[in-house]
Amino acid sequence: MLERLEEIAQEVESSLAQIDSLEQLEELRIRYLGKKGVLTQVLRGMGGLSPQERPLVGKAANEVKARIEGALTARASTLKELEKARRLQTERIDVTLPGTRQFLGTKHPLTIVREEIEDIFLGLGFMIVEGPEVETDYYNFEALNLPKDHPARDMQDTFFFGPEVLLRTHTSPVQVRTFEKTAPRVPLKIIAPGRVYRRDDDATHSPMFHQVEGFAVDERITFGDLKGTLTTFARQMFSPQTKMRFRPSYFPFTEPSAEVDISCVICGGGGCRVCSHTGWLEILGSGMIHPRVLEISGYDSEKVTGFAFGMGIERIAMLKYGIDDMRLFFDNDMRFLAQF
Ligand code: 2NL
Repeated sequence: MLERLEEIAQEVESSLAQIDSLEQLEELRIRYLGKKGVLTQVLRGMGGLSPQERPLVGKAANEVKARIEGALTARASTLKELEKARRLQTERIDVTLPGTRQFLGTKHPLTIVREEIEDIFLGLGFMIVEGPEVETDYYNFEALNLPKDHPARDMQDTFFFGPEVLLRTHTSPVQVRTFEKTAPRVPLKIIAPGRVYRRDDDATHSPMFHQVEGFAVDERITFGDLKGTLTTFARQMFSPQTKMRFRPSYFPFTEPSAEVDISCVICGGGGCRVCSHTGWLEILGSGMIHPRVLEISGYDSEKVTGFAFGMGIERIAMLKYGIDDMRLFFDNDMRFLAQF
């Protein structure tokens, strides 16, 4: 029996070398020291021993048990050390590596320019008003002195949902809605920024683009007020040296009407490729609000007058930043957008 005990101890000691995880170690412990373990079975056999042999075998069994426990504990602590070293190896972080760059978003150039236009007109006492992009024939055309048979309706290739419902071709309907709510009260000065839609299959046009329209109505508003307001706008938007030119034009909703040029932002008026060697760049259309438009919306055109203007935000942004292709605004290429 004493030999059997020594054998058991040696078995455990040689098995230990092969064990490389704490789970396996626990299995080994149960196999030898557990309730049904090898050592426990041997001790059960002690009942058959003589009273002389029993204390000897009992003492030896306790020693073997202590020896096995000691060996298991020693192996356990070695394994724990090994595992810790392995973890340190796999979880190692190189704190000198460069970090992951966090890209900040930027405003779209059209947003930057729209906000700049808004700030300038807010400074001149205008309010900002927005309205629906899906409009009725009445607000988009009829109320602006464009009856159904008017030839100027062809100037605007309109997206229709039905005979009376359409995508607005300009932001003027916002202004008409504002007239309707306010008339005949004056003064009233607003700008209406927003998206507008025109069916243009030309590759250099976009079916959706952005406009800012504005107007002022009051007693005794004159063409001089229009010139002063737009000159102030252009000098803040481009440069204090900007010169202005008003050319007679035609719009159905204004009379008289004028197209407005600024001295070329590139050459200052000397002539270059951007201004086609004219020294001038067209930036907007304007005029005195047609008396019929005022009457339709409930004003007494004998008592109040007004000026109005409209500009394309894309065009202003292209001139301001020297961009030669409008499609760049809609491609959403980050290399372009991140520059603003
Ligand atoms: C252009 C020309 C213009 C208007 C827009 C307007 C609005 C009302 C009454 C009268 Cl409610 N006029 N808007 C007037 C003249 C010109 O826009 O070239 N836009 C890009």
